[in-house]
Amino acid sequence: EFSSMSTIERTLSIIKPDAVAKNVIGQIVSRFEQAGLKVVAARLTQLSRAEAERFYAVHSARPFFKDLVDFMISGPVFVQVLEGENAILKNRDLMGATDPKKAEKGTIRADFADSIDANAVHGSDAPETAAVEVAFFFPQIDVHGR
Ligand code: RTP
Ligand code: MG
Repeated sequence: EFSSMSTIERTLSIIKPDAVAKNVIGQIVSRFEQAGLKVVAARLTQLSRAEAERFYAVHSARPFFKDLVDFMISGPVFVQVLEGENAILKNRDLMGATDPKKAEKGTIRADFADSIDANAVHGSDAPETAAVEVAFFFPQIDVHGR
C-alpha cells in the first residue's frame, strides 16, 4: 500500500560483472533482504556497449568513462528493483563508498569490491535517477509502486 505520505521507495540496483563472476549474487541479495529491502523485479543481462554508454551518459565527459563502459560490458550483470522504507538511501548505505578502500567495514563494496572500477554494485543516487534507471531496465515497472 502506497500513500502520498509513505516513504516506501523503489530503486535500481546492479550487481556488476566482477561480483557476478565471483559468484556472490546471493550473498549481496541477502544483504538487501536482511536490511528489509524486497526484490520486486530482477534479471541477469549482458549490456551492449551502446546500452552501457546510455545508462552512464551522465559520466560521458569524465576521464574514467571508457574504462567504466568497458568494465560494465565485460560480463553479465544482475539488475534488480529494490523496494522498501527509504530504499534509495538504504541501498547506498549498504553499498558503501565508490572506492572500496574508503568504504566502511561491513558494506558490500568493502567486502566484495576490488577497485574503484570493479566495485561490485551500482545503486540509484536520488529519486529522479531511480525513476530513470528503473525505467531503463524495467519499463513495465512503476517506480512509485502503483
Ligand atoms: P554507481 O553510479 O556505479 O552506483 O557508483 P557511485 O554512484 O558510487 O559513483 P559515480 O560517481 O556515479 O561513478 C560511477 C562509477 O564510475 C566509476 N568511477 N571511477 N576512476 C574514478 O575516479 C572513478 N570514479 C567513478 C566507478 O566504478 C563508479 O561506480
Ligand atoms: Mg552513481
